Amino acid sequence: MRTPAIWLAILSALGLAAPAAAEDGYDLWLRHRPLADAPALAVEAAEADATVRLAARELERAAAGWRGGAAPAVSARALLIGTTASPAIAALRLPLAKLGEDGFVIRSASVGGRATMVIAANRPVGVLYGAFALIRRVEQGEAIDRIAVQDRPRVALRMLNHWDNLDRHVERGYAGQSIFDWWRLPDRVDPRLTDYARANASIGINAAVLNNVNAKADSLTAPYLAKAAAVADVLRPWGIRTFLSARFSAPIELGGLKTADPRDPAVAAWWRAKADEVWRAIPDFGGFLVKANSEGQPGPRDYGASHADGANMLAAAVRPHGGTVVWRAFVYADTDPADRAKQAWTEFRPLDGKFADNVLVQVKNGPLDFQPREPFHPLFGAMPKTPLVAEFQITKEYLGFSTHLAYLGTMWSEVLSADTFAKGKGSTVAKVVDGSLEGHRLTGIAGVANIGTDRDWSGSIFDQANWYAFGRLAWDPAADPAALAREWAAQTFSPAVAAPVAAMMMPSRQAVVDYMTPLGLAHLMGTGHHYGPAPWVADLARPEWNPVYYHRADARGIGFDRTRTGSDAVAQYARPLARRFADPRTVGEDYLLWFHHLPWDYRMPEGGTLWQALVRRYDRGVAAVGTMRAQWQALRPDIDAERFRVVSDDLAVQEREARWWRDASVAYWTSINGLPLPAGAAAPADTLDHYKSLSFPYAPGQGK
Ligand code: BDP
Repeated sequence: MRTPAIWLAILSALGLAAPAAAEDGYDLWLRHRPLADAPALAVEAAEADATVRLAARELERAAAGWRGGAAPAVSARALLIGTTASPAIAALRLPLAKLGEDGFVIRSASVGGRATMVIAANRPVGVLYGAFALIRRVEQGEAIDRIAVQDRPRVALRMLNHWDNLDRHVERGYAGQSIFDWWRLPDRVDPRLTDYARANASIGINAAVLNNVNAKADSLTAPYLAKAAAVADVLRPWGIRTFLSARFSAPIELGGLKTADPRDPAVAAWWRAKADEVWRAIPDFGGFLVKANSEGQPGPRDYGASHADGANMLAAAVRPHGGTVVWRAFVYADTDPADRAKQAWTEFRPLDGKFADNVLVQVKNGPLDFQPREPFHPLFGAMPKTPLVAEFQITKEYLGFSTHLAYLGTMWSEVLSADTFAKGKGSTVAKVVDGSLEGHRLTGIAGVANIGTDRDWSGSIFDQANWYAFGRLAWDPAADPAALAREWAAQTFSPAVAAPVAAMMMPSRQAVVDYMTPLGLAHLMGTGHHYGPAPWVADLARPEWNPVYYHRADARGIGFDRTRTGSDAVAQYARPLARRFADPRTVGEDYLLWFHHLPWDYRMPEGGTLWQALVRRYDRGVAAVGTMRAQWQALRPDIDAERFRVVSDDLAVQEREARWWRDASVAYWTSINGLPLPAGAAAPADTLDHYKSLSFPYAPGQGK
């Protein structure tokens, strides 16, 4: 008989009994709680490979969890796992030919006359992915003997970018410190790194950049390479390759050269020798990620050379080792007066066809900077000869840090399913990124990680869903974000609450858009830390650092004219889209003020004026958070107390902050347009001066 909860609570309050399993979120979506019809498994690995052994252990661990600690059943189901390298798997002649390096097959087969489940793949990591796929399906309630899957990832490089500094500060991190303890590595290797690798493998992530794109050259010194090698040793059996961000001026800082000009033979020779050294330390090293000539970072433009010159010089250095260079297109010059949203396209499009074939160009989802909503980046579809990596931000720098509940699966899927019209209708961003549009073999998706030392890894339970959805969308960019939300919720809580939890998640990102930056507004956050509203900021040195640059509100109207009468950013999109975006009546409300400067009394299709619609969106956003709170409250009986409470607490903060965003924004707009509040709209709770006076010097995650 189970001890009544009340007794457990009393005993634990007295310090006499610890709860069996603390639901502090550490176990992520890999909780393996008891199942009603728990299948018992007799797992047999067909070969001795380390990764296949890990797959076997995962299956056994999950099955033990499903049994709730009960002894294994006598008649366990046979489960054979392995690659085609083993005679037992090869003999089955499974349809693996088209499943590539990472794909797998799960099905029932007759092995030696005995009915057996089989997980088979071409490579050990495929077996591991198959094991996690089987576990995922069982935990969603599928009967094990009905499971028959053939799957493979659509994208080759499924990669996390950690913006982690060597002192463990995480730039734009809201989940504690960096999990990479550079100081104590390589001697002390935190077992947590194994759990990190395991979680990544469970969702198909196969690459990790360990250090910040705002990189220090120190990461490339011998002691730090030894540290990175210790991390790589942990990641390797889980199928994860290690990458590092490289500082372009490292030949000067570490090599004592006078220049980092990519056309200088001594510079190229320095990088070749450095690459040799890196691969000696980490034989399966993946390559370098580079942020060059952006926000103060050094780069080839410092010497009048192009981004292609810089990337190709590095590409030559890593080529003998089969390495890759991932070169970021997040570039804007603080000396360029052009619309910031146009600059990357202007700089990179002419370079299409000029990059070496082991270079990938990494493009943020939108042309600005990870805003709650942006149109897709116009480079997607505009560089057919260059493989483009889509870069998403998992950590919520601009969407309420780790406090606000915002499920980003919908946002990324919105971008991935957007049609670029590059080769006619149906040329989606997903097809650009997965290489199918142009036949690229080298493909990638990158996510700026939201992982830190917090017990729950991501700073909140629901932010784990963004890590999860990122991995699953990188595996299959066409995946349905609603299905992923349910998948995550079933494993993270229980199948019984999957639907209602997903119902909370699905509208959550639109809610953030509505209460922060509705109708296509962007970049109105507090300076530096990006916490809270500050649309009034107008005194920063460069025009494009100021929110007023982005909203351009005055007594007559609001919005950024990016049509021909303005910056003409619309012209960077394919014809049919450019035409649609250029007309306020066809652009749609999501990007209305992104592309248009409109009078406050502009008539909206929904009826009423733009001003009324804007206030309505803010109110809708605040109300949506109220709804989420109510939905969560209704789930109280079905969620463990610990996670129920932290989520409830965060939702209360989110509602308060949503109201703050709404009130501060409305107060500011009225100070600009002099208009009365629309009928029925509540007056802001405080004065504009009050909102302006708030300051947050200690907001987390700031760049330094
Ligand atoms: C911005 C962040 C900054 C990053 C930069 C980048 O505010 O901390 O360094 O992006 O992506 O969103 O390089």
